[in-house]
Amino acid sequence: MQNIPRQWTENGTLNRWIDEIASLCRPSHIHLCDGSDEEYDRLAKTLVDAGKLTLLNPAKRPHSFWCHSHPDDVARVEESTFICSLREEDSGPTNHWKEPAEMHRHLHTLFCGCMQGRTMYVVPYCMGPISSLFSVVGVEITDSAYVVLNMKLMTRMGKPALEHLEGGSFVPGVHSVGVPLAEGEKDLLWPCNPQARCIVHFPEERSIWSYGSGYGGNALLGKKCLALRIASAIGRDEGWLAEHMLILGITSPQGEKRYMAAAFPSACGKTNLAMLTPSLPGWKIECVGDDIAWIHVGRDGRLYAINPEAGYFGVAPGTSMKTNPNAMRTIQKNTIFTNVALTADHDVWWEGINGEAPEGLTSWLGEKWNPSKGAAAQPNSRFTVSAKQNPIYDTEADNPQGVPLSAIIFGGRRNSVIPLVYEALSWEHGVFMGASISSETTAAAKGDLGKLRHDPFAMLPFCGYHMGDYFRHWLEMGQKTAPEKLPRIYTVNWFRKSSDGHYMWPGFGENARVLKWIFERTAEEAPAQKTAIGYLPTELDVSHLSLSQEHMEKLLEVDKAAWLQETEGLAAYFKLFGQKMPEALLGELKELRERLEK
Ligand code: GTP
Ligand code: SPV
Ligand code: MN
Repeated sequence: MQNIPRQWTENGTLNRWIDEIASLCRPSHIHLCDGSDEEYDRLAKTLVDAGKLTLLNPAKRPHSFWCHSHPDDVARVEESTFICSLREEDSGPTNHWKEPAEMHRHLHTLFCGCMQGRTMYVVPYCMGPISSLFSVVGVEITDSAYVVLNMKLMTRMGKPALEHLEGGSFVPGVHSVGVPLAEGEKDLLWPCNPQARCIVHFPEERSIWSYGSGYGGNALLGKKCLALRIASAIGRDEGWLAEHMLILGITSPQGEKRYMAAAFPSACGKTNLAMLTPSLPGWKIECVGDDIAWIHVGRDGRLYAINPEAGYFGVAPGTSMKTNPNAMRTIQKNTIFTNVALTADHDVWWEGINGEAPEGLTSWLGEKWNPSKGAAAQPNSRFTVSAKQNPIYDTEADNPQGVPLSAIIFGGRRNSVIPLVYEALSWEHGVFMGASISSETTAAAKGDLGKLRHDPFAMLPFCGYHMGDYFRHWLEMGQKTAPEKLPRIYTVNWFRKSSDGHYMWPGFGENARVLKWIFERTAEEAPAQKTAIGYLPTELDVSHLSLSQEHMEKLLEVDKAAWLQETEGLAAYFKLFGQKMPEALLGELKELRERLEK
């Protein structure tokens, strides 16, 4: 490589970095992505010709593709995800840490020559609306054309991002599938390197390195790596929040509109709530984002949220015209499907899409499927699609200032204890509620399924620094403005089960009934009773649902014994954060206990 950096872009730092990574990874070609439709089509065709993507039936699913991955590369890998802060204590007890210099040596060895035989794509992207002061530019270098296609759908990618960047700073991210090709060697269908896989963040450097996986959360570096792990550390330093939250606009039959953000752990219902079709006549939902929110204090003292993403990487199984018609319409065309099943006429299928599996399915493993083979679609199979295709895309979604939040909602998958909905007594109590979230594990991450674990703020796998400091940061955000300007805070639980194992709440479009209560509470219009855990509805609109009074009481029940046990678990969990656990939250826990014992 020459000493004078090539003039790839107008940004000297970026030019030098591109050359530096190229000389480390030694690709056979370098391609700077412009983000154009022509580029997308050209790359997609290359993958189709190589047998890695299948073009779907244009009559059924225009301009869409199907692919399936290595069976061991289907989800995030929390065991192999690292936060390498300079000091170990800054990464905290819930993250994996390695000394940064040692990790850099390890990465150097891994990445040395790792792109041999492949093209190195340089992908500039902007997280947040182009022209927003809150946006952050990232540049991902990757040897995966699949990643480039997904980044084009998920982010503002290519030329516009470079124009926004100009001479400014960017978050560098290097990604490799981790399988160099010897000369003339045929590529694997889905190259990945599960043994050497690692997803590494350097929060002080604001840089990302990802090796050995092609799966979304590990490889599309704008999403969880930049927009949550790195951005949360930036937000701590600059006084804002990077959260695992959907953002929706809700309009009442009277035409009044408010915005809400909601944090649920992975595969616990964000995309579904963000795109909800209300069962209640006259109510309207519009979607700003389905996974990530960056929240700032606005000039008027209210909290404003932007969605840094520009597309959806959504869970396919369970998505249907019944559960999420807006998602079904969004993915009608121009969509990439990963690890779903393929029908005989080249359309897509998954469990829960509608009825029985059709004849002649190809499973996500690429094999002829029959029911003895288990699920035809991988439980964490996903669609990637531009948000612009969403029929309920909110007009304010591209507002560079963001949207003002009236409510923040937390939730998880809890088959017992947690009622359908309740409201926090104060901001501090709401922060305590966020810190208290537990949820059953899902297929979105490698590991056990259905195991209850603490997942504070739905950020356990995504917080780029010490979770105790994160709690404190949330408390401090509440002090940046007057209490009445702050959004009210709620917890919801769609997943409570009856003793016979059935979900007690119909969920999906019916969740509008809960949003209605929250909407009216934020205007002091809905009745509530103060209980030990917070405000609970005295009347919830369950018109035409045919749920008995007794059933509703059970859904909203606060079982004191179970709650006392819950507080025991929390007390033990909070000990994990040692000195960094804010006194205010320990105080909230103590007061909750006292209220329960009264
Ligand atoms: P990530 O993309 O992993 O962050 O997930 P997410 O939080 O966006 O979850 P998503 O909306 O994709 O839902 C995950 C699974 O939960 C799907 O299989 C849904 O069908 C199911 N689900 C979503 N909302 C509800 C609900 O209200 N009730 C029930 N019973 N299931 C739901
Ligand atoms: C999640 O797991 O929370 C997701 C999917 O949204 S991934 O991009 O894999 O993180
Ligand atoms: Mn998510």
